Amino acid sequence: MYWSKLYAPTLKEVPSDADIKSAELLVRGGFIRKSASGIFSYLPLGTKVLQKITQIVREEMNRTGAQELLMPIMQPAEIWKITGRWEDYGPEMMKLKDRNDREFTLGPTHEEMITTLVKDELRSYKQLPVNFYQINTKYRDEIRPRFGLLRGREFIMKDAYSFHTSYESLDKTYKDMYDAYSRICERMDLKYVAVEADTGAIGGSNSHEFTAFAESGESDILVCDNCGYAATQEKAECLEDDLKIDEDQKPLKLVETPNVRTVEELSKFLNVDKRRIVKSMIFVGRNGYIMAMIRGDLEINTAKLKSYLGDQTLRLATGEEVYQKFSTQIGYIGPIGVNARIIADRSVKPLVNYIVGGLKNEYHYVNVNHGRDFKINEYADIRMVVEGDKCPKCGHELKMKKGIEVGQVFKLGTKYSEKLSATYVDSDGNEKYYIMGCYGWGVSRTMAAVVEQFHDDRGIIWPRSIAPFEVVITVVNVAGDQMKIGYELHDLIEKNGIDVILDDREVSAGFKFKDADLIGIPLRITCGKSLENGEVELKLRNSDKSLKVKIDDKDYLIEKVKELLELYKPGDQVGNI
Ligand code: 9G3
Repeated sequence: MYWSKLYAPTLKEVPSDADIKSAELLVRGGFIRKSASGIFSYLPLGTKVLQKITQIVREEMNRTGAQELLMPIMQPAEIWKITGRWEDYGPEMMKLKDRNDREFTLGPTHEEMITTLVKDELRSYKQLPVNFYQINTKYRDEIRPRFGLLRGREFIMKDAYSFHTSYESLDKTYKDMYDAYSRICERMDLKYVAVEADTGAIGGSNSHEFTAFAESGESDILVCDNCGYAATQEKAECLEDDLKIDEDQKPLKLVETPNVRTVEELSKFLNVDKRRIVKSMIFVGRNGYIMAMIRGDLEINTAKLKSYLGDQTLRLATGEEVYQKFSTQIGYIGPIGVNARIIADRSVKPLVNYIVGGLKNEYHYVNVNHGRDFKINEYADIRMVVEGDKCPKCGHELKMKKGIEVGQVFKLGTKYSEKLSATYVDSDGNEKYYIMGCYGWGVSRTMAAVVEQFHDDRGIIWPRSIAPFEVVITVVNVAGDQMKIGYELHDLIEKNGIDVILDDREVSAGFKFKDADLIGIPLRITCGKSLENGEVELKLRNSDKSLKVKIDDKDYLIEKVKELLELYKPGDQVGNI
């Protein structure tokens, strides 16, 4: 490829709407252009990177025996109405009508589609297990599209769906996908961790999120440097506190606490440690109101509460609802005398003589003891784990890290096959629901995640495996005989199967060097002054050292190019090359 022919409009200035480094560099580097909020065009450089990412994903999926197919983006509303998910996602689901007024969605995911596609033809246990995947565009009308490709409204995903006759078989495919995702990350030099994740609305038993470390990421994950435990904050567990309070129960007292509502205010007003206060919060779900209680210094983890109750519709009750139901303002809600199901976080169990809302405006109870003053029938882990809490596996202090979710694997079970009456005939002749798994990889998101991890003040530093070109030949003076050498080197390197671009533009060397660094090409070969001694200069993008190599020994030159590309690791500053 000759740069003079390439459509890659690089920019010097930072785009005004670039809210994250990768969005800035992918636009300045001429990889993408925004068409509308959360919707992008991929220019030739961006398309090349996308293709290389896609190829890695495809190879690793095929290696597990998964079969590639391609499903429609336009999905009929009927199948989503059967599973009851047509309304679940509200305005996030892109909907449209055809000329006959029939309703469709632009697919945000394809569980309904794939299950409906196979259910009448995947009829025998002999055909199972099977794992289908596609690499296609998805649509989700995000409330606030931002961070470039990281949170778009139209994006490219590899989504796979597997069908099994047993949970053992599902476990095997789940592990195959887990291992395939690990290889995908490694082949792109991504620094990542597979974290235990909450299955949330999708349901099923368990899930892992492949998270690329990035300060700019939106995922909050807890990791244990000691034993490797890692989980999203929604899912993370921790060891129970060894809080022991051995004091005799004191008489219950109702005290006036005028205009004192929050734990903070209460702690000051009564001059007590927050751990002597217990918060009571009212939630509304499918079965009405529930009260969740937790020690005052901790936060409720709504995802865990939803998962414990098996009710993803659960939400905090509003002030009005609380007043209506309990004739008390939120700040004075408490368990004593309340008519609601109570679920307490385990942190409440060891407490003695603590403080709760008085279930009466402007009042709180002190010296409260469960068992005596009210009943707790249900304890659960519903706390938000934070940095410093103890790892549930080894007790070591957990660290909070930021990351970008690039892949997710789920065990779905029979949730979709039951709703869609999708069955196969088992060896005993009976109809059985498929047991399913689903596995997503954010292809376009990965391009941005890699840039978030690998860039410097000069621009992108692509891993070799997905760089738009592996080598750039920069001719300093295109008018002289340097150009001739440039063409020869370009053809020689291309013949050796290395992805190369020749910068033959009639612009200054400085401009060319800046562009090569901005678009992040791993190895630069400069045809400049050193040609007077029959040498070219080789320089890796992540090293400030360069190497002079004679050009008359073509084999040696190619060997050196290959050796440097092998040595190149975008994450580390390569020392002496
Ligand atoms: C929707 C909308 C948004 C959604 C979903 C459905 C997320 C939805 C979860 C998944 C689970 C897995 C297969 C590939 C991997 C992820 N956002 N999810 O189901 F209608 Cl608008 O997509 N699906």
